[in-house]
Amino acid sequence: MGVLGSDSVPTIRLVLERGLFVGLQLPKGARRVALAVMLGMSLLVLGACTQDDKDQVSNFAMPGNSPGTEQGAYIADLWKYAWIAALIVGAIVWGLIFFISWYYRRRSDDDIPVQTRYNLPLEIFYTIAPIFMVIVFFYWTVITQDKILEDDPNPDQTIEVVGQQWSWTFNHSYGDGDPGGPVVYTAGTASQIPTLVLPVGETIEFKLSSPDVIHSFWITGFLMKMDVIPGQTGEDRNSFQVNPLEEGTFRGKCAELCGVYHSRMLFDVEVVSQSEYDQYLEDLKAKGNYASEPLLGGADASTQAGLEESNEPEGGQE
Ligand SMILES: [Cu+2]
Repeated sequence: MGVLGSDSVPTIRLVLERGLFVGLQLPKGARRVALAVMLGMSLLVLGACTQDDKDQVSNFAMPGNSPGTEQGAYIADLWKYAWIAALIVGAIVWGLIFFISWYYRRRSDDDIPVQTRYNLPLEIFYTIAPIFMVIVFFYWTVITQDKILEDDPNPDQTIEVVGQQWSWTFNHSYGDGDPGGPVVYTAGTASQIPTLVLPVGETIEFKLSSPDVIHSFWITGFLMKMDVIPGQTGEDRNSFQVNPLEEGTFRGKCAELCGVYHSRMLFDVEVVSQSEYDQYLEDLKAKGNYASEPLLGGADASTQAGLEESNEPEGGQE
């Protein structure tokens, strides 16, 4: 006998009476009040949305000011299309679950639907399909990674970034721009957040150094972070390049739990025009924040101007 046998008419009647129309039964007045409350709350929640929140929604929950750089745009695309692919797969799976559980539902008390087990084609399918999906994600991740780590051998600006417990020092190459040559610098302290100023449109290379423990250099809106590892020197250091797309303000932080005041390792990022950037470097020079080679912290920290304050003993002052 099929699913709908000769006794299907009473079965359907039973289903109608018992299950199909069992829902939330509220008196009409209460339903209206509930609806009004829900509408009001939705309006309140939506009304509280700032422009930044809305940008975050259109960026699939990435920061509103992202991607910020040419490289970040590749990451934003990977993120976006991964979500779209996941949602399509999700919609198919949810659709099948609901359809199958409704279409093959139990139709009478003394009859159960056909039970499917040990179905080899099905099992092969649901083993291979996820592997295939992981391969596709992996492929696009590698492609994106290669693009964002592409290295221009002659970047326009080199900035030696030092993550030290618990702030940042930014050394901007100055003059002829030779790596390891003269720099102007700005250094944050445990009580003062530094600002990293970047020129728009240029290729900027960040070279990362740490005198103490592993930190992670993260400008949130650029969608890119990289570990700052102690002991690395010269060209063997972790480094990456960015091309900021437009002027604006970004936030930066340490993304590696690095000690008691890890949470203080914040910095601001200002992307400015080329002329403003040049002026900024001159201002640093005029302030005396000039050194013949990059300040890389560590043993040098207590002897180099601008770094003493960040060389507080463990625990610092609170
Ligand atoms: Cu840190």
